Amino acid sequence: MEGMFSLKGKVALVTGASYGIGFAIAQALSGAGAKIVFNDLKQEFVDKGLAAYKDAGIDASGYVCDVTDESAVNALVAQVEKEVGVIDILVNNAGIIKRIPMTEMSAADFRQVIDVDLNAPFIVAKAVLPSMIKKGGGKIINICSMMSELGRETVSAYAAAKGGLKMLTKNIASEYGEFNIQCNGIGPGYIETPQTAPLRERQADGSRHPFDQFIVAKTPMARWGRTQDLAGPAVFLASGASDFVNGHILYVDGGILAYIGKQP
Ligand code: NAP
Ligand code: GCO
Repeated sequence: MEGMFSLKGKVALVTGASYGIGFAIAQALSGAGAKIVFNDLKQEFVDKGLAAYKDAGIDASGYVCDVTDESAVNALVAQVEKEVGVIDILVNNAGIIKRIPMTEMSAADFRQVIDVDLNAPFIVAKAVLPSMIKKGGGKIINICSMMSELGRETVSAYAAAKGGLKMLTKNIASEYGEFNIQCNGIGPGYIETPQTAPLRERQADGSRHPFDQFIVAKTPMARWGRTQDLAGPAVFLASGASDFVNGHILYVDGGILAYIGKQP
């Protein structure tokens, strides 16, 4: 059984993985034997990421690349194939969120979120698919969200993008399954990362943020997720253990999507 989860000899590209969920997923894939490649927007973050991987005992390769820039992504994939090897596992992790009421959100802000959270996963998947087909298979994991299934105030662009990413995941699975490429999603619940830090900030009187209290009440496991909670699911979907799992969104949410909420 252990061999089923081994990633030895595999090259994994995790986008936007200098820190946060991407870093934790990359760490897990490395622990299962994969060679880690990651990118970030700025050399400063790539360098910080390389140092963090080194501290974790991981000899990662890091590149500066804006995932919304198709020519930069194509150049990144070509450079990785030359310097590291063909990408066997892609984790489309890079993402942004803008929390603005829809009536106050500019079309430019809406477009930017769609660009990073939906167009970019398309661009990066499109760039790695030809070599995966040539190699006889591969794994694509798109990082979806609770907002792939649910809406809430101020996150219209993000929910539209993550809902679209769920369907892009199913479509890649449908179109490329015959080439032994499995495309699945991971839908994290509310996870403690820089992206959700504003939702967990202590109030001026030292009390917990109302949203923090709300999420803990909405989660059957009564806690925020930790990035390490995504490690096992990521290794599962990146490994031979999931070779017949295709087009599935694996929600790692402590049960939020199953729960109507505690009676007040
Ligand atoms: P995060 O802490 O904000 O990190 C996002 C990463 O993506 C950063 O390294 C960022 O780089 C990078 N990035 C953003 N735009 C990019 C671009 N155009 N090109 C390349 N890299 C880019 O986010 P996170 O919480 O770890 O979330 C990671 C993923 O999980 C996102 O897709 C997010 O939507 C999703 N997610 C998060 C949660 C949660 O509760 N945290 C739950 C469900 C899903 P810079 O540092 O240079 O900006
Ligand atoms: C928000 C949060 C969420 C999380 C995550 C939940 O403002 O509601 O940022 O969207 O990031 O996507 O799964």
